[in-house]
Amino acid sequence: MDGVFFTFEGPEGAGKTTQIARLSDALLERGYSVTRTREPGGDPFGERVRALLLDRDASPIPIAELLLFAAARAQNVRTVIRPALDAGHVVLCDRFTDSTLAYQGYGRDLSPDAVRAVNTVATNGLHPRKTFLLDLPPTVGLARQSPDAQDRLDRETLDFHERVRAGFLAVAAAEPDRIVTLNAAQSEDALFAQLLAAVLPLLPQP
Ligand code: T5A
Repeated sequence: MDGVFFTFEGPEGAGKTTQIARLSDALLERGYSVTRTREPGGDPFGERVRALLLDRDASPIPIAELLLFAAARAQNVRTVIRPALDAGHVVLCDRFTDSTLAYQGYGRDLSPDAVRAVNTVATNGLHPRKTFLLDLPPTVGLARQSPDAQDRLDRETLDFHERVRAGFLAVAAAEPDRIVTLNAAQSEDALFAQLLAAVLPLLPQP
C-alpha cells in the first residue's frame, strides 16, 4: 500500500509547524495513520546534522551547506519517509526540496541546476503529491520569533530572506499543479480551514 506525501514550505515563521500539528490531529481523528517529520532532521542522525546546520557559530561555505541539507534529506527519505509511505501513512514533512531551491539557490545564489541535481540524488526521485507554500512577508514571519531563539539562518539579512521568499514564489509559479500557495499572514484558524479543505479531497478513504 502506498501512502500520500505532503510537504510544507515557506519563509521563516510562516506557521508550518503549527499547521502540521493541527492537520496531523485532524487526520488522526478521521482514522488516517500519520507520520510527521521535518528537514533538516527526521531521525537521530538527521537531527544531529540539523544542530550543526542551525548553529549560530557555524560558518559553512554555501556548497557545504547545500550538501549537508542534502545529507540530512537522504537520511530522512530512506529511514523515515519511504518506510512510512510503504506502510500506507500520510506523511507530513516540514520543509523539503523547495526550501533548498529557495534558500541555497535563490538565497545563497548557487546554480539552480546544481541544487536540483543534488536534490534528485538526495530524494532518490521521490516527489511530494502536493506541496503547501505558506507565504508571507519575511518581516511578518521574523517578528513572530523571539530573537533569542533565532538560529543561524533566521539571523541572515532581510535581503536574503526577501530573495528566499521570491524563490519560493518563483518555484510555485513554475509548478502550479504541485504547489498550492496559501496566505500565511491570515489567522491560524482561517489558514487551517483552507489547508484542510485542500488536503481532504486528495486522500483515499482511511
Ligand atoms: N533550510 C531548510 C535551508 O536553508 N535549506 C533546506 O533545504 C532546508 C530543508 C530550518 C532552517 O533551515 C533552512 C530553512 C530554515 O531557516 P525551521 O525551524 O524548519 O529551520 O524553520 P523555520 O521556518 O524558521 O521554523 P519556525 O518554527 O520559525 O517557523 P514555522 O514552523 O513556519 O512556524 P511556527 O508554526 O513555529 O510558528 C512560528 C510562530 O508564529 C506563531 C506561532 O504560534 C509561533 O509563535 N504563528 C502565528 N502567529 C500569527 N498568525 C498565524 N497564522 C500564526 N501561525 C503561527
